[in-house]
Order: sequence, then structure tokens, then C-alpha cells
Amino acid sequence: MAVARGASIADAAWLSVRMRASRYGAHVSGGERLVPRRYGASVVLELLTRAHHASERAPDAVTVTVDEIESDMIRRVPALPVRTAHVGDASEGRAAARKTLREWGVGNAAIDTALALLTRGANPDGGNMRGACLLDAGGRRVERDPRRGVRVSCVDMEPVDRAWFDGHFRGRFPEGRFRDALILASKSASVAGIVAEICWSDDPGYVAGYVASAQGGYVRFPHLKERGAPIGGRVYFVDSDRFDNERDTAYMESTPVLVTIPRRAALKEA
Ligand code: WAQ
Ligand code: MG
Repeated sequence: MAVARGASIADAAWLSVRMRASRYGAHVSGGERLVPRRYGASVVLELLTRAHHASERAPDAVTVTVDEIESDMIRRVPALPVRTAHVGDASEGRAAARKTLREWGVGNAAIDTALALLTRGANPDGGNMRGACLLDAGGRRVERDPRRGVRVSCVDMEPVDRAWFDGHFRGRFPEGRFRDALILASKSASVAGIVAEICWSDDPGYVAGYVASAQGGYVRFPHLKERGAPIGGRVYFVDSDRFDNERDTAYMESTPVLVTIPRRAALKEA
């Protein structure tokens, strides 16, 4: 391999680092990063630390997987523009989220199903899923494994943009959940067959959520569930005519993508 003077072979590749934590076999938390190789060790440590602190439920098993990624395999997609819809409580938030999804062309039947799944827990065995549900226009689940769902992975923010983002939002969003959610939403919105998404956290203390789409961007709602509720999740609304389940699921789970911030001004006021 040819390496430029001053660089080292160890810098030539990137690493996809994935973490999943469980307790008695049930999903507790997860995380995904895509970083230059030299950050690998510190990112593994960061995800392990997160596994043990991210949730009120202590995990009894944590798996960290590290895969090498050639830099020329990585695609870049722009971060979705962001706005906040100011709502006073969860029911106002859900009504506003529904209205936004309707404007983006999602039908009431699919929205009803999504809200019901995210409220009671989308896992057929009960509780949270590790990944996301896929719903077609009729509200039918089309993900291949409804227990696991689709886990968007092999994705991160371009390091220089991530550093800017964290500096800019440290005060308002110290936990990094907004950043992590924007990264996942931006990758998913780059799939032509995904019409929109809705998400809120399974963390009982984190009540904000969002809807997102390629056409409308990332719309945050400071309240999308009741405080204390331990159930959350993600639902992608797909257009079955354009969504190729096998190809697009493979893209979401394993095509390396870096989310870039082409215009910082578009995020500053989020
Ligand atoms: N791919 C697919 N689904 C995922 C992924 C992933 N990489 N990560 C989490 N999920 C699913 C899974 O079912 C979780 O139970 C659920 O989403 C919630 O995950 O702007 O923190 O990590 O401040 O708890 C929204 C940010 C935060 C709102 C969402 O989600 C804002 C959050 P959590
Ligand atoms: Mg969580």
C-alpha cells in the first residue's frame, strides 16, 4: 500500500466500532462509530463506558465489534437540516409529529401503528427492540426479523464536523443524543425508499424525540413521551415501490457513511 510521507499505514484505514449491551438477553443500549484507525482504542473505551452508564438497567453482557473499513469505501451524505417544534407536553408533541408526518405523505394508518408500537414496545417478545421497525403504507411491518429490527450502523459524523458540532451544542445537549440521532436519521433519509421516520428514546429520563425525512429535515419535539416511560424505538415508513428490502437494509446496516455538515449556519439555530 502506498502511503503519503508523514502518514502511517495505521492511519490509512477506518474502523467501524459497534457496541451492544444486553441484560438477560434483552437489549439495553447500543452505539456505533466510524472513526480513523488511530481513534479506535479510545472509541472502544468510550462505548464500553457508555454501555455501563447509558441505562438504568446494568447490562450483563456487552459486545464490541471492530471492523476495518477502507477509506475509499466510505460515502458522504449531508446532515439533515434541523428545527425544533416547541410543544408543551407529550400529547401536544405527538399531535404535532403526526401533523408533520401527514404533510410528508405518511398515512394515518401507518402513523397510528407506529405510535402504538413505540408506546407499548415494538418487540414481539415485549419491550424494546435493538433496531428499528419498517412499516409500509398500510402499517404492515416489513423488516425481516421483527425481534431484532434494522440496526443502522457503520456511520458517524465526519470528524471535523463532529468536533464543531460538539463544541457548538455542548451546553444545550451534553449527552450527545441529539448528535447521535441526527447521524442515524441523516444516513437513513438518504435511502430513496424511506419516506420518513419517527423516534423517541427508551431512556426513561429522555422525553424528546423527532420525525425526519429527506424532504422536511429533522424536526425535534422537546416532548414526545411521558417522563419515566422506559419504552422507545424507531420506525421507518417505507414506500414499497421504491424500498428494496434486501439492498436498502444492507445499506443501512453496513455501508460505511460519514455525515457531513455542508452549511453550519443551517444547524446553528436548531
Ligand atoms: N438503528 C436502528 N434503530 C436503533 C438504533 C440504530 N442504530 N439505535 C437505537 N435504535 C432504536 C432501538 O429500538 C432503541 O430502543 C430506540 O431506537 C431508541 O434508541 O433531538 O436516544 O438510543 O434530542 O434510546 C432522540 C433525540 C434520542 C431527540 C433518541 O434513542 C433530540 C435516543 P435510543
Ligand atoms: Mg437508549
